[in-house]
Amino acid sequence: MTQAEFSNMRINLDRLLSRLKALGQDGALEGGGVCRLALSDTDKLGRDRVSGWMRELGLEVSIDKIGNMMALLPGQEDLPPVVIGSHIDTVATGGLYDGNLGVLVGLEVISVLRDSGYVPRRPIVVAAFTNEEGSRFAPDMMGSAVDRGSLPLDEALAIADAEGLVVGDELARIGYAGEVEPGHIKPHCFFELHVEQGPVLEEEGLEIGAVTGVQGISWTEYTVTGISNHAGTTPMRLRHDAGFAAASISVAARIVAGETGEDQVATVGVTELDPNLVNVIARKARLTVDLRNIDEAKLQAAEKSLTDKIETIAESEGVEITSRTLARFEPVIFDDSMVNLIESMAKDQGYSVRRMASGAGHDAQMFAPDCPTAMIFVPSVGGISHNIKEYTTPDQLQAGANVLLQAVLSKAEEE
Ligand code: HGY
Ligand code: MN
Ligand code: MN
Repeated sequence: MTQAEFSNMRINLDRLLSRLKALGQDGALEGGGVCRLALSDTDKLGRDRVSGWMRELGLEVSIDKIGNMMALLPGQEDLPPVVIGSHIDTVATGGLYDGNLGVLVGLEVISVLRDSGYVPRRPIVVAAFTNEEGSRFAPDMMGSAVDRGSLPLDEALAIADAEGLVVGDELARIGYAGEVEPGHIKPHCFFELHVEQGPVLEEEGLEIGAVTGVQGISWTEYTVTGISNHAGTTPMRLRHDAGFAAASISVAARIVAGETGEDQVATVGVTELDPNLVNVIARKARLTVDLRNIDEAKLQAAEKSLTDKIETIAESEGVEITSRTLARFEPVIFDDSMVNLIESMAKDQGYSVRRMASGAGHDAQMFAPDCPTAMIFVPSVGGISHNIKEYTTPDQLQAGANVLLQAVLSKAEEE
């Protein structure tokens, strides 16, 4: 294939849109959006559909012991593959694009190659990693972390959800407890196309983000134990109110984000009170705090500041507060040559592009220590994600997919 033929290859937008729409049926929510929590029945539906498309494309599909799905297109030479990966599990109020776009554009790259009849020098693998979201089973990026060896397989298989169901059993129940050892693929490089999930590209009117790295993530679950009592008869001076302590932790997290400043973020996404009744002082509370920063030292300082504040809360309210780490990933910087590649591939096709860090966690961050890794962002309308209103326009999807296609083709021809 001549260089000109190569550089003129483009994705088939209608085919991509129809796969996105079809996959959106698996776990579709009444009012729009998708709920496809990891290892749920709807995750199985999505897995069945995507692995079906992988087989229809004639790819060799392997399922590993943590349920990662890897589909291989053999190359002319048996060299380390170019891997295109992301995830198809979603949060409970997810959209059509978070994760799904990255896997389906990987299949679109394969479809374009099939249409052209061209076999690239290197093999290409399209991967859908288990439980990237971490909403049901923490930590997030579970499947890619096990694949890369940063999370032991047995530890991951034993992790339970809030109902006490464990990963290993749920994998078996949905029929995706594979036989293959995780980490069996040694990538030449790794690509992930993803919606930005933030406001930057839209605010600046840009089409492509060449992602420079991913911020550090710190997830902690706190359990507060107080004393249940009557809401009407208990004087304020005698209370040991787990609900008040939980709310104080939430305020403290917000204060820490403000004190740290710049891009520090803090989120209390889960708060559960027990017995959760209008006229009963809560005896227990369970809550989660998600802290993130692109700077590891600042993230650690934020964690320390919050811990200090929580000790003060426990003392002044006379409650016990214990903590459990759910996830902890240091910031990751992507290989500069790969970021340059994304930038140049975007410019070659006339797309506007800027370098930017990722606020969200991604499977790509698990690969960055192992091989040259790149992420491509496309805009999120209104900066919205993890929300059923998540949307990216067809033109924006097409731009990102074509940049990925050209970047993959160039790396797949490397010696
Ligand atoms: O939490 C995250 O950033 C990702 O969506 N799992
Ligand atoms: Mn994602
Ligand atoms: Mn997500």
